[in-house]
Amino acid sequence: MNKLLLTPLLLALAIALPAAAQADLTDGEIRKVDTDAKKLTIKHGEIKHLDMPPMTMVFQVKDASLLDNLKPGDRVRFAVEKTAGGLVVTAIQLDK
Ligand SMILES: [Cu+2]
Repeated sequence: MNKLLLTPLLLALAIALPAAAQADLTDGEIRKVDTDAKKLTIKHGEIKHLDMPPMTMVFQVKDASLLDNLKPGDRVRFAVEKTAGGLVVTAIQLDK
């Protein structure tokens, strides 16, 4: 398939995705992992959907299992949602 055909196809695909599925992943670097409190300190890049500039801050995590295999210094990409209880990391992956 040539590029001329592929571009409109990708565009159509992006438009078709529901807004929730696009919940942007944010780049970050792990600073501290607190398994007992289910908290993560992340030096994060801009979080567009939360209108937040880059900073280092503490996040709650949705599930303690999200902390498995994470250590300070790891580069990650993560999803964060605003809840009544504050900001919660709902998904996280190592950025290779
Ligand atoms: Cu922040």
